[in-house]
Amino acid sequence: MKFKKLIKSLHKGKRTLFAVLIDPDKFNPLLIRMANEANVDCFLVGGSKLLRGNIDETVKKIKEISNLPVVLFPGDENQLSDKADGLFLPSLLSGRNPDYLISKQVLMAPNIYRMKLKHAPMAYILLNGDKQSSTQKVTKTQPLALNNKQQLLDTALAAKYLGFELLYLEAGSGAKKSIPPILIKEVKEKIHLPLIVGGGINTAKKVKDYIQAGANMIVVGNALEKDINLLKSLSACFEQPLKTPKHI
Ligand code: 1GP
Repeated sequence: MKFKKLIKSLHKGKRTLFAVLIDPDKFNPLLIRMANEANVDCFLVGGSKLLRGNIDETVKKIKEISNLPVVLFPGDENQLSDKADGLFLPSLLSGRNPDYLISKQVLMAPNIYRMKLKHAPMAYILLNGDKQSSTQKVTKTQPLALNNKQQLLDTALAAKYLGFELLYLEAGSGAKKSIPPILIKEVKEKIHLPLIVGGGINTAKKVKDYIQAGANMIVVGNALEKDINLLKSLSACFEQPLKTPKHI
């Protein structure tokens, strides 16, 4: 139910949702507690490569202290958990590595079925965030160049024609250069798919610019791992305007 509601809200697009990415290797329960009190809409759980952290344990720990939806954002077939509310099932369309386009998904499919995991197919597009991202290293793929707008639009359009439900534009975790908001605006205007943006988002200004550009969901991971107190100023960007009483 929680997952269906989240997807519905992404499709409706009435407001931008705020997702906090939890890397199981860097799990901090305080961040979960603070998110409960902030304008956070959901947690994403996953990582391109896990060292020690366990997905199932992490989802369980989040669920013990929060009622917010927990959505899997798996880096590979081992990052599934039946305790999660749902799954963004990614296919790395910016790359040309068949493992991340289809092989991992084939390995995941029987477990998604067995776990009865709710899922949404997501076109995952990695852009060049000016630093070799771990996604790039692990997947052995090249990101799309930020200055090749046409290639990005063509890839996003292909995602739409292929039937993907969500579009994730990713600069890479901890990216020095996050995606220019103008690109988000153009993709949003031309490709009518719910648009998720992440990678290197570390200031309220960036968050505001992405909201303005029409992003449907903004994902922040690294910046909150480094400075948990940033949550307050980022969260404030998602404040709902108070409804004006009718008699005024
Ligand atoms: C990574 O887009 C996410 O997949 C989040 O990036 O960790 O830089 O916030 P950051």
